This record gives sequence, structure tokens and C-alpha cells, in this order.
Amino acid sequence: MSTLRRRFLGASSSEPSRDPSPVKGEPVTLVPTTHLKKLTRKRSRRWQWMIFGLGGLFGIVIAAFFAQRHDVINLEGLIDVNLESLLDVIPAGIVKDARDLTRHEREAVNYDSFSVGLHAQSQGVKARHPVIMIPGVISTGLESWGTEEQSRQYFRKRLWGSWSMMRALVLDKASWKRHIMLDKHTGLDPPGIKLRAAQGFDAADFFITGYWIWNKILENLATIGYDPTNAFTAAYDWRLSCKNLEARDAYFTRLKIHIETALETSGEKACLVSHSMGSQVLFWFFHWVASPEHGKGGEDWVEKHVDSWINISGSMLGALKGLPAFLSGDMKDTAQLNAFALYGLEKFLARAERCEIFRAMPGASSMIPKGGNAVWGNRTWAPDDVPGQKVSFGTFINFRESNSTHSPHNLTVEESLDYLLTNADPWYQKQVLENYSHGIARTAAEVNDNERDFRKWVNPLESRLPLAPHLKIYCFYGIGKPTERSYFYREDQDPQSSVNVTIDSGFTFTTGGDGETLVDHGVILGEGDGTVPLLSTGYMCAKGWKIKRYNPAGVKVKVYEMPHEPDKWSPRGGPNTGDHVDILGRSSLNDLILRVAGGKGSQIEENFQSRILEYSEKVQIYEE
Ligand SMILES: *[C@@H]1O[C@H](CO)[C@@H](O)[C@H](O)[C@H]1NC(C)=O
Ligand SMILES: *[C@@H]1O[C@H](CO)[C@@H](O)[C@H](O)[C@H]1NC(C)=O
Ligand SMILES: *[C@@H]1O[C@H](CO)[C@@H](O)[C@H](O)[C@H]1NC(C)=O
Ligand SMILES: *[C@@H]1O[C@H](CO)[C@@H](O)[C@H](O)[C@H]1NC(C)=O
Ligand SMILES: *[C@@H]1O[C@H](CO)[C@@H](O)[C@H](O)[C@H]1NC(C)=O
Ligand SMILES: CC(=O)N[C@H]1CO[C@H](CO)[C@@H](O)[C@@H]1O
Repeated sequence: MSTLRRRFLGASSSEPSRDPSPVKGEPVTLVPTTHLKKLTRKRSRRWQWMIFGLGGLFGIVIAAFFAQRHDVINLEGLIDVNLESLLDVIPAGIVKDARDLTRHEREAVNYDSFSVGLHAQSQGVKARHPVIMIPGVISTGLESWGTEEQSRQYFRKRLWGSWSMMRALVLDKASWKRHIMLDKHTGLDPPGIKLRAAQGFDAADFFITGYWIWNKILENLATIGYDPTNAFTAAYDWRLSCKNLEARDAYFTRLKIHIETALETSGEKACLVSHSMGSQVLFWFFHWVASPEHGKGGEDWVEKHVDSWINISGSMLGALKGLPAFLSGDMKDTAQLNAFALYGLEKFLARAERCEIFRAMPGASSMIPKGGNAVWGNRTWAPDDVPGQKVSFGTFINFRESNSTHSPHNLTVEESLDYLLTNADPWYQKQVLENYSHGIARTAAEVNDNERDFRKWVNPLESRLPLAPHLKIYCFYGIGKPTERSYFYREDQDPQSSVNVTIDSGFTFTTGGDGETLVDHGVILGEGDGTVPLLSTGYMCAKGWKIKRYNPAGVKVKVYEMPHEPDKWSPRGGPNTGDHVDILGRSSLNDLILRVAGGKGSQIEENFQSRILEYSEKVQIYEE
């Protein structure tokens, strides 16, 4: 077995995994649609397009189907009735395959509904701790509440995460951009425009109708006795920085009050469930709530109010694929939810425009990788390199050849960040530097001081876990899905382009031999959940929080890794997917959540299958 293969299968298992990994003898593309192998890359893109378009379609008639919104939706009827009227905006090719898709989607949505909950219930697991869910970046819908002339047509429509978004994007791009982009200097809505996060379970149960996000978890929670009185989705406007989330929406104040009320009414501490960027928001909350200048809850607030934190696909150290988006507006089609939401962006916006939009979403900048070279490696070495690897992951941005003086040399993650900041407009530079921090605190004294500095609060390498000795943290994440780790870039020759560099997407190869590395369209693939690299999901849980200064109270941290074993027939990967987003529908993940919420988390055994422990030892962060 090649190194590459072993790596994607998880290192410690020498026997073949139940469902062979995506890497099956044939070159892997970044599009993880193994179930659609017969489709070409091009078709599968079309397919995303279709889901997107169709999802929006359902949105339009959503009211009619509200009662049966989950699972079986009568797609055929919808298509006949509505597609005609929308042909002006949807490319014709999409319509053709609609029926095909309908079938796929229905199968995909149907598997296993409620079954995990029923099984847990039969084993005596029942609702105990109030559950509060904090969704990830991009998956929360954003609604327009502006009442000025330009916004009236969008009133209470979702300009993010619905057909309205697509429609606005196609019909009036300038207006859509004006709505979605925050003011460059305040990081808040521009004058006259008002976009707010959708609220309640509806905010994140489905991204677009038929495309579930949290709905499976809701089904299973309901089966063991949860309902709106003891479960709650704390949706937020992910475009905002944490600081502005509080300033504009009093988001953290509301979250605090909600958790306090939950304790008061149920007599039980809360179980917090966060996904992806939600983990960062929650981590920030823990600092905020204890701070005498901010939440005023006191150092023991978390200890008194929170039983457990389930941290799903948490990306504390950032998602590397965010950097190219900010740097050059590049978005590889990863068939993730992101690509899904962003597909329209890719289709209708030039790279420079996308770059501009991303930069005008300060919340998303919290995903910029943290820890610098100590975590991500230098030009010749990275902690997650395997022996014999030809191109180290450490050079984050590789230039094959350099033509002009403008072109930078190869860059590490740390250097890329500098490059990004020095080349970006001053307002962006200012926003990032004034609101975030990407370094490492090497001493306990430094960590303690940082409790007073809100910029450090999304970075677990510069701030600590709450002083809550009875808090339990569960880190659940997928492994074994090829994930963007570093890039080949080239200079952008296009004189129209204001972005000087771009991913060298004409470049695909495997290095072959021992230490094989896969480069797909300019992207060097490493380990992870398809979106977030293993180092980012796993490091803090496996090692970082064992370092005293980052976890002085000794909060218990349990890791459960879930290998990516997608079903071939299911567009969403089925019950054993490890994908960053689709994992929310994974059976074992649902089962674990129910156990923790039901107060039986202590029965969960740790499960390590990747080489994260080995890699973590090589990360250059040590006890004081
Ligand atoms: C990169 O880091 C490795 C491991 O610490 C070290 O051996 C190597 O000399 C470093 N290389 C450079 C170019 O700094
Ligand atoms: C940058 O990296 C590429 C591939 O890793 C290598 O071929 C090239 O020589 C490097 N360039 C410089 C200037 O180091
Ligand atoms: C859990 O959360 C922390 C902080 O949010 C993060 O460092 C860690 O990587 C997360 N991982 C998972 C998978 O839970
Ligand atoms: C270098 O410049 C030549 C001529 O201008 C161009 O054809 C080539 O694509 C450039 N190479 C890179 C890597 O930009
Ligand atoms: C592109 O390069 C020019 C010249 O070096 C520089 O002034 C400009 O800021 C760069 N633009 C971006 C977006 O990096
Ligand atoms: C986006 C954001 O939160 N920007 C803030 C960054 O920090 C400065 C200084 O505290 C604020 O003025 C910005 O609003």
C-alpha cells in the first residue's frame, strides 16, 4: 500500500478499512463524489449546480410543503409546475437532469431517519441536558430586513442560503453584493442595508430545502425527548467578527441568558454542540462570559452552567483553504457545502470580486490559520509530512518558476499571511490585525494576560480553556478525506486582474513512489475531513489542551475520530461519511451526541485512528 493510500485510510489500521477510501487506485479528484464515479468532473459540477437550483426551487414553494419539509419532498410535482417559469434564469442543462437528481436526493435524504434516536431510546438514553447548537460558517441563512427602496424586494428573503440568493446574484449582482458585503471600516452593515441571521431551528436545519445540515441531529434529539423547550439553535451572522456580533446583535448576552434560563428551568447544566466555525464562536464566548469587562459572569460561570461541549469538526487553527480565498479569490470546487453555497459566486463573480467579498466578511477571517510555522511547518518540513514525502506541506504556497520581481518566493503559512496583509488594502489589514491574532503564547503568564485581550479569544494557542474542572469536551471529527493542505501558485497574467497571483490549476500530478503526494489542479492534498486539515481539527484535542497553560483547570477532553467511508450511492455520503459537513448526518456522530446530551458521555471510549498523536508531538509547542 502506498504511503498516500495509508495516510488517507488512517495510519494505525493495517487491515483494509471497511469501505475502501476515496483513493482507489485511480487518481483522486478533489470532488469527493465517489458515489458518482461514472460522472465526469464536469458533470458533477453540473450536478451541484442542479441541487443548488433545485433547492432554491423548493424554497419558492416552501410554504406548501412545510409540513413535510423534511425527507420526502414531492420533487416531481415541483419541477413540472415551477421549472418552466424559471427557465429564464436557470441554464437549460440543469433542467434535463432534474429527474435523475430527484431520485438521488430522495434516497440520500431518507436513510436512517430517526433510527439512531430509536436505538438510543431503546437503550435507555433520554433527554437530560438542555442542548444548544451553534452552527458553522456559511450554513446559516441571512435574511434582509432593510426597508429602503433598494431592499424592499428582498424583505425577509434570504440573501444567503436560498434561491433568492441565486436569483439576486443572477439578476442584479451589484445589488446583491451591496447587501452581502459589510462596510469595510466598521465591519457592520453599510448604511441603509440590514441583513440578519435567520433564527430558530429553521436557520440551520436545511441550507436550501432538501439539503440538510442539522436536521438529522434534530430528528434524533427529538426521538429521545427534545423539543423547542430544551433544545435551541443559536444562529449568528457569521460574516461579523465576534466583537461585532455582541455589539450589533447582543449575541453573546442572549446566549448567556439562554443558557442560564435553561439551567433554571431544567435544573441541568447545558450541553453545547458546535460545528466548524461555531467552535470558535463558542470558544470566544467562554472568554467573554468570564470577563469582568464583558459578560461579567465570573470565572466559574462555565463550571456552573455548562456540562459538556461537543465540538464537531472544530477548526480552531483555521482552515487553510480560507487563505487562497482571501489571497486570490480562488475557490477550488470541493463539492463541500461551501462550494455548494459558493457555486453561484464562482459562476457569476470574477476572482477579484470574490476576493473583495471574502475580505468584507471579517467573521470569515477568523478562519485564517493560526500558529504559524510551529504548527504548519517551514519551507522544508511540516509536522504532518510523512517520511520520504517529495514536496513538504511546509511550503504552503509554491511557485514553480518565478518570472518577475513582483512574484514572491515560496511561502510558508506564516509568510503567506504576511504576504496577504502587505498586499491587501489598508482597511483589510487593519481589520485583521485589530481583531484577530494568529500567534502562540509560550508562557502561562502570557496566556493569563490574554484573557483581557479579545483579539486572542479565537486562538486556542494564545488563550486558555475556561476554569471549569467538571466541563467535558468531546472532539468529534472526520478523517481520511483528502483535504487542501498547500498550493501551487502562478503569477496572474491577466492585466484586468487586480489580484496578482492565482492557483496554478493546470497542474495535476502524483509524485509517485514512497511518500507519494497528490497534487490536483494546483492543490496539494493532505489529511483531514475534506475542508479542515487534520492538524486543525485534531491538534488541540490530542495534545494542545494537555499542555497546562492552555488548560489550567484540567478540563477533560475526549477524542472520537470517524473515518470517511462514504456510501457510493448517496450524494451526501450516507451514514458513515467523515466529510466536514455531511458528518452531521453520520449515524455514529448522532449516537454520540445523544449519549452526551442524555448524560452518558462518560461511557464513550476515545477513538484515535489517524496519526494525529504522532504529528502533534512534532508541532513545536511545548510545556513552559
Ligand atoms: C525546518 O524545521 C525543521 C524541523 O525543526 C528543521 O530541521 C529545519 O532545519 C528547518 N528548515 C528551515 C529551512 O528552517
Ligand atoms: C518552490 O517550490 C517548488 C516546488 O516545491 C520548487 O520546484 C521551486 O524550486 C521552489 N522555488 C524556490 C524559489 O525555492
Ligand atoms: C475542537 O475545538 C477546538 C477549539 O474550538 C479546536 O482546537 C479543535 O481542533 C476542535 N476539534 C474538534 C474536531 O472538535
Ligand atoms: C513566465 O513568462 C512567460 C512569458 O511572459 C509566460 O509565458 C509564462 O507563463 C510565465 N510563467 C509563469 C509561471 O508565470
Ligand atoms: C499587485 O502587485 C502590485 C505591484 O507589486 C501591488 O502594488 C498590488 O498591491 C498588488 N495587488 C494585490 C491585490 O496583491
Ligand atoms: C470587524 C471588526 O470587528 N472590526 C473591529 C476591529 O477592531 C476595531 C478596534 O477595536 C473596531 O473599531 C472594529 O470595528
